[in-house]
Parts: sequence; C-alpha cells; structure tokens
Amino acid sequence: FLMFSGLFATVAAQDKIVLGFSQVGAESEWRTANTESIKNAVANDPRIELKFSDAQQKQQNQIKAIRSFIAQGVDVISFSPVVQTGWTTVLEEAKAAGIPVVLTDRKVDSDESLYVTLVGSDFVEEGRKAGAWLAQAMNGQANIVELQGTVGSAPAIDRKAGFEQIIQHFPNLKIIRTQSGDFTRSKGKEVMESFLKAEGENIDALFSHNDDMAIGAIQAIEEYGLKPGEDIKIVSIDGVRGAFEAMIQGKLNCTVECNPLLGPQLVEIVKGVVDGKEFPKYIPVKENIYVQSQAKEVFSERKY
Ligand code: GYE
Repeated sequence: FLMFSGLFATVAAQDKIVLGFSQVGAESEWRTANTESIKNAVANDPRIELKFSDAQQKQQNQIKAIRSFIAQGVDVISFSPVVQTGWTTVLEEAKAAGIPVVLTDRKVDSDESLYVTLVGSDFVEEGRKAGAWLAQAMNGQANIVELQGTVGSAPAIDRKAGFEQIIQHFPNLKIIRTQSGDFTRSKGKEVMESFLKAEGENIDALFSHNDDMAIGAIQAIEEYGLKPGEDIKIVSIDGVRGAFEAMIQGKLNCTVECNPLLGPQLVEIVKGVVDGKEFPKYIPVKENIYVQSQAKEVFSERKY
C-alpha cells in the first residue's frame, strides 16, 4: 500500500496545473494580442494546461465560465473582468471551493481577499498621459470629443478620470461630447459620425479610450470630408499595429501604450500560486507613449 501511495504521489506531482481562463471577448486588436500571448505562454510551459473561454463582452458568460471551472475543479481560475462590479458572489464560490483566482488586465471592486493578485496596466496613468499630450499639442485650447470604452469597465472609468485630472487645469480644454463606443471599430465609427453630425467643424480633437475606436472614427472623419490628424487631432490608447499604421499615414497623432502581452507573467504567477508563493495585490505592466514622428522607426519592433 505504501509503495502504491508513493507511486500515486509521484504521478500527482507530475499532473498538469489546470488553468481556467475567461477572456472578455475579441473586441479589439489589443484583446486579440492578449489572448494570443496567454495561449502561447501556456503552450510553451509544460506544467500548465489551459481551458479557455470567450465571453463575447458579456458578464453573464464570464460568470457561467467561472462556475463551470469551479465545477470541473480546475487548479487556478483567471479572468479579465469585463466590468468592475458584480463579482463578489462568484468569487466567494471560488474561494469556498478552494480555487485561487488571478485577475488579469481589468480590476474588480470586490474585496481584495477574494483574489490573489491583479496583473495589469495603470489605466488612470494612461488617461493622464493622453491628457498631457493633448494639452500640449493643442496649446491648452480645444473642443474635445471623447469615445469611451465599455460602460462600467475599469479602463473606461479610469482612463476618463486620468484624462480629466489633467485637462481640468486648462480652462479652454473642453469635452463637448462623450459617449461609449464599446472599444470596437464599428461602434467608434458610428459614434464619431453622430458627434460630427451634431458638432461638425466645432470639433478640434478626439480622445479615444482605445485605438480601434479611433481607427473607426478616422473613417468617419474622412467620410465627413475632414482630415483626421490635421483638422481633428487624435490621441488614443493601446499602441496596436493599426495605430502605428494610422500614425505613419498622418491620420493619428499619438497613442499611449497599454501592453497586452501578459501571458508570460500570468504563467509565472499561476505556477507561483500553486507552489505557495506570496504576491502583492497589484502587479503593474510597463508601458510607453509614441508620437507620429517615432512611428516609422518603432514599427518594426512592435510585437502586437
Ligand atoms: O485598451 C481595449 C480592450 O482592458 C486594457 O480592452 C483593456 C482594453 C483595451 O478592448 O482595446
């Protein structure tokens, strides 16, 4: 019997760590790069096996996926929460089942005892960087329209707050219209069309919470007969390839980097959690801002 249990213990030790990951969706270039980074990092690690689920930007789908991970008895659950609120119940269920939870990308407003850590970007800081760039580029004077991200999501709330922290110091920088474009190109285009219809050439600048919506808006501006990047200055966030292409064409002025390549960090954290390591509640990701004049030079080094 002792021999057998020894054998089982060895087999168990070699068992893979099963990671259940619930992704927000596939709403943007950023998200696609993020998903790829996570899948590749796991594929390159012999210790981890991934169960991946796409929630199509719906919180109920994420809750369902997390409950199914709990029912399957995965070793670690990870997810990028589409919105900030409404997670406490399902996080308590994971805790009761003894399954640790690692948040990626977006934060939740639940008690921090319900998760191990959050690995992600500082969205308030990104909003501040966008605001500071625009204030300087417009000499402190502009009528701004704002395309917000998904309503209730951490990046939409925090990027808006950070941007406003900066522009409030400039009495002639005004947000004249603001609406959500749900982080997608098609919605960004649609909402920009409605801004143009209402305000026309009164618009001096656009602050878009992500590059995809800015790219949609660029189309709307061109169809309206104005020059994006010139008649309307544009700053957005993410730093995806599409943004660099738009900058090279002179149609986008600035992008604030938000690094989606979290996969390798996530893999290290997941293994650490299983090995009993301690983590701080927040692990930041490094990032930069890029302006039009650097775009060509930097483009070839971009990995997303
Ligand atoms: O900026 C946007 C994506 O949560 C940081 O989600 C992420 C955001 C990113 O849809 O493009």
